[in-house]
Amino acid sequence: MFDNILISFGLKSADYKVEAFGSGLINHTYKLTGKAHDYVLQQINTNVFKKPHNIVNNLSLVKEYLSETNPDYLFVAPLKALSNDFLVKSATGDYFRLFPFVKGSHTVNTLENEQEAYQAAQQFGRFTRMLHDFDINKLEYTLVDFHNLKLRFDQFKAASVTANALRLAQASDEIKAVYNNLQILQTYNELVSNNKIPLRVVHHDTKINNVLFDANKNALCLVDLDTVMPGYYLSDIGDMMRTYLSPVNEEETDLSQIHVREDFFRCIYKGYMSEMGSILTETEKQHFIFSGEMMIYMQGLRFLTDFLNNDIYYGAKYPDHNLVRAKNQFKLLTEYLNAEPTFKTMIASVDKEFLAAEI
Ligand code: GN1
Ligand code: MG
Repeated sequence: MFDNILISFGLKSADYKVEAFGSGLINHTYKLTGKAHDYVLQQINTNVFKKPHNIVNNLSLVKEYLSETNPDYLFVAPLKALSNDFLVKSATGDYFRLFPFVKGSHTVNTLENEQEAYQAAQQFGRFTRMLHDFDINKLEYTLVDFHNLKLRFDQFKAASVTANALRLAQASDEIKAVYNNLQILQTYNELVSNNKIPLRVVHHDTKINNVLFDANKNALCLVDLDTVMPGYYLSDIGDMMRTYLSPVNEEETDLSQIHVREDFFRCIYKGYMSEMGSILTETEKQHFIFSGEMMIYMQGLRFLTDFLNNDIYYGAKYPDHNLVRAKNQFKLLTEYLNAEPTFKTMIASVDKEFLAAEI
């Protein structure tokens, strides 16, 4: 099916079994299983990533930097095609790139134990720490304003003006939830409009299936690096809160199953801080818990906006899919807000452990 694309990468399609791979919503991903080597082939969704060259340029710069500063770090960068470019354009105008498949690796879709949370958080923290001295101005924005909460709110407002009456009525509870939680937007605006927190190199999509694990459940490395670009650390921490704490994910339709596993919070904090504890500013640290509010609220807004826009961004596998996803996220937000006093106590106790270890 991808004969010409594979030829462009110097591979013969007859030598590989091609299967759809992963559960990403945006790009199409395939695994190529061969006799000697396996690969991951990915078609970039250019409706979303309008300048795919920005992605490969960023990854090349990061790879070069890391291979000089941390040669042992496993960074899964795209492979060059025969043309010497990292991207291949198909006859239909689609862009493809190829990655080596990391031997012995697997992904998980929901976290089963706290150790996975710790390890994943440590990996994302390590990545940002290793790039602490990298000049972020060299990086392009692969998605401009990707995690700009103010913009996401404005997009929601615009969608609620143009949405059809039926969808607006169906979404009335979620629309209320947006307005009932405006304090989150306010805090975000205060933080970013006064430059109270610094831009860092962050991943921007810290779902657990973007971490590769080995057979012993040790985290090996990070994947899905398209949104590696300057951003706030809140994005990475917050998306971990959004996707690691609940035993069920954003696709769950039975909302009673959504709850917060508080001990997983402790592991995220411990894992991330083990790498970034000495780098984060006081203001960043003070907003560790806020990050979860921000990202859960943002994802609720994004799903709701897409529902109001007739599912043009995420698509829908059943009629109210994005509305259900939005309901799911707002339920998670409520659970998260309720758990915050416990999170505060946990942070204090982990900080004590860190202090004791230093002495
Ligand atoms: C999209 O494609 P995927 O699953 O890696 C989205 C993320 C959302 C996520 C929700 C570029 O990520 O921001 O959090 O869906 N990526 C983009 O599942 O919009
Ligand atoms: Mg992604």
